[in-house]
Amino acid sequence: MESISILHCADLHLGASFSSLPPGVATERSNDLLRVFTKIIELCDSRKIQLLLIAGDLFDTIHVPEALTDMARNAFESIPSTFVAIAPGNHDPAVFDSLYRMKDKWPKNVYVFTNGLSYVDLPAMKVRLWGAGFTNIYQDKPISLVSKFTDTDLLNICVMHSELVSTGTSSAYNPITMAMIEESSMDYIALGHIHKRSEIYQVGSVFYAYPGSPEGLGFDEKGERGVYIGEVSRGFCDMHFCALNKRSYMDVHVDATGLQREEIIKQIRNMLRLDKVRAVDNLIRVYLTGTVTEDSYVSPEYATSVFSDVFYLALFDQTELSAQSDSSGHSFTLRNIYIRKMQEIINQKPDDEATKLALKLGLRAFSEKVIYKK
Ligand SMILES: [Mn+2]
Repeated sequence: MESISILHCADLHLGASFSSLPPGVATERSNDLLRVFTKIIELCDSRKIQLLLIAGDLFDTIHVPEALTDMARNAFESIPSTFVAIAPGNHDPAVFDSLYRMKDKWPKNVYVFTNGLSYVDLPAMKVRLWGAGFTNIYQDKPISLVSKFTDTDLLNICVMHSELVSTGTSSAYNPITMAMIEESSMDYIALGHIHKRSEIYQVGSVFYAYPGSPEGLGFDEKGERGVYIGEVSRGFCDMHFCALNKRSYMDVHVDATGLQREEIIKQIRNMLRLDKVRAVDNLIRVYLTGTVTEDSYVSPEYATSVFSDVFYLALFDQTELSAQSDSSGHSFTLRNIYIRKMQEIINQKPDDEATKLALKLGLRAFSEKVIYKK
């Protein structure tokens, strides 16, 4: 049996708004999603991919702006020798007025699965292409992949948005079990929904995988991200991970105890350099811990200005402040009285984080303008 070339992707979430990020950063992230989509289309073209499998959540929402669907349509039209199969997911289900149901919307090399399990034959590739689509945001009934129409003379490929669960476990997102996969008689099952990439697994004679989201959507989606690309035949699967993400999410932890301000900054810089990709392109959260003096204190605003070359850096200050009294000899300065009063309260309630924060912010207010955002 001849092999076919496949690019398997999922969970692009085109149109996602990244509302937890500052507006300019969020817009750029939305554009990154478009860029990763374009890279996928270019790969299909340059690698002469026969089958592009999109396993759900291509779009972030059910109803997306027309400009975005037009962009996707034109992109698919630009790769006429690639057959594109879309299985709508829980974010972009094929509801009654879904763009996926608009017959004239999509070029003829695109097929959308808008029902339970069904198939379309691709005789030139000797493929029977199976798939199922979400028609609602929830889909708790498992879809059996066992069918009397499975044709063993053809390569049986399946694309579906589905949550892999252990037997006996339920899920609102089209649950599938290893047993169901093994019984399916498919040659390859292209899954979507889990944003963390899986390896290419084999159970019985069936290969299956989750490629994960090709561009992370938040700090819970760290590391390299991309798609699976390669060749599949009967009992043979040579699919490789191909990283495509423009930016990564990183968490950096620095203990600032005993360090001067410049040393803290230097330490953060060093930790950014450990990343393989250009860290300045990344989205970084810095967690600062330990005990600092006022002189060495790094405020979130200061960090943002020092690391203005980084695409997005947010500092989370979790340090304890060791407050130093004025050494002017005048113990009755307003500042010294403030420190003494605050420390009395802290000593009474050592676990009260709000008071510690008040001391930190209050002391800064003696020397600079403090903007506090909770
Ligand atoms: Mn998703």
